[in-house]
Amino acid sequence: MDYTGSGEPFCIPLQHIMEMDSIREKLERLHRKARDLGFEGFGVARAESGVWALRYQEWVEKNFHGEMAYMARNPEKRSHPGEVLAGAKSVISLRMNYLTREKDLSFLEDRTTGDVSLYALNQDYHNVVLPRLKQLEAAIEREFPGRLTRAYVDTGPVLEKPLAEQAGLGWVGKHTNLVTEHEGSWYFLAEILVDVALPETSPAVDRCGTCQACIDICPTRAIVAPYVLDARRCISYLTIELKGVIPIEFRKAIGNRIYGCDDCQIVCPWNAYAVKTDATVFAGRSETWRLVDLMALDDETFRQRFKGSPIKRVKRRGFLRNVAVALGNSGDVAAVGPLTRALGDEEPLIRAHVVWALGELLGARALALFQEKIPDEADPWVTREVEDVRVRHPA
Ligand code: B12
Ligand code: SF4
Ligand code: SF4
Repeated sequence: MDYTGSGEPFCIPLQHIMEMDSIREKLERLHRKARDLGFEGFGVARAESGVWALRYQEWVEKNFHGEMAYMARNPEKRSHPGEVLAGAKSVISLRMNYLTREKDLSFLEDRTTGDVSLYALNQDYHNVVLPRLKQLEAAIEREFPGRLTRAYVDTGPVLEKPLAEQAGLGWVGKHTNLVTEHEGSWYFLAEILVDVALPETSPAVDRCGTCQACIDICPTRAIVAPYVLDARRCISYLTIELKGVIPIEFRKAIGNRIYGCDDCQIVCPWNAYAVKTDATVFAGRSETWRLVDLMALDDETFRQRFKGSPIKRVKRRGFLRNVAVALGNSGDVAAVGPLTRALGDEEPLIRAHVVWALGELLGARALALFQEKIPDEADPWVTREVEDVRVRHPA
């Protein structure tokens, strides 16, 4: 990496040149340390979000964040890294690959099996990346004693993608993920804010060109314009972030995706160059995702199976809600038994989606089943779904 710095005045005092040389050497050492810690990408940006801050604010005004209230909280912090760390001058931006296996759209063919996003097949990345970031932070402290730092991986009010673009790690593609020429987009981002002015790396250049494969493939039309995502429509949001009922209009399009979605990245031509990681922490689980088996998970088996996995974030009720939607889309009659048993689940969120799934699999015949199994159902989520089946599948 060439730390060229930017806009230095023509006539520079010798002492200043020596200071800059010393800072570049420190940065080279930090870059090497980051590589040893498993960060494949390393760059430096000025601690400013510029035009991105305005775009972010527009995004929130349009309510594209849906129920992710944290995205609307403290907009001044998210817009200005200097509000997150007083005196922040630079951001060291990092990326860590998580691709351990190829992925294509063939998961769509077997509807009795669920699809889980690649990033979630591994250990929770926050637990993997944060300790390494902390080690890099300690190395910064050694190079710049007494200076302030703040490290985040998805965890802080910062616009990670624009900062990474400024730091030259890749460009924000039309699907709104960061893409790197010859390395694709299957990686996590992280950053360390520092109150030292470090020489910046050159920003990345947008290479999407006329391509719009990600926009065309998106099952829910969530990329409402190039570079703009309405998160409320995105399957990643609907299956992970949304805590309540998944709007009916998106359920069919969700198909068999039960945790997140990778489609817009799968079709991105730059991912043909994606670099695989051999980091064992990201070795994907080799388990099967048979939907009828997942539907039978109780609290204990859910906890055991997803210990250390990001999936535990959505809790059993969120996960089985997603599994019920996928079963409704499976066309699998073998699912009727497990779904019928789940009508007695104590979680209304699960029962509500199970009602929808049975309506999809059995049509009007599901109504007799509801009459037999849940005659006294009183939860408004569930009764609304029963009513909806009645409307959509009149006897
Ligand atoms: C909220 C969030 C989500 C939300 C919203 C996604 C989004 N696009 O914002 C949901 C839940 C949908 C989501 C999904 C995913 N996420 Co997410 N998410 C975040 C989070 C926490 C904040 C992102 C953010 O700031 N959004 C706010 C909006 C305003 O940002 P934006 O979409 O980038 O919007 C920009 C554009 O609209 C642009 N813009 C607007 N108009 C215009 C016009 C032009 C001309 C241009 C050029 C740009 C432009 O400006 C906006 C400001 O940056 C970040 C971590 C972080 N702190 O940054 C992770 C993060 C972005 N997510 C990540 C991942 C891996 C995912 C998923 C791939 C997971 C999955 N497989 O299911 C999906 C991808 C979905 C997608 N197509 O984006 C990674 C991305 C890594 C990468 N390579 O980029 C991050 C960085 C986490 C991490 N630390 O690694 N995520
Ligand atoms: S993650 Fe899936 S739903 Fe979200 S924008 Fe990409 S293709 Fe669309
Ligand atoms: S699929 Fe095409 S438009 Fe979308 S991010 Fe990749 S290169 Fe850009």
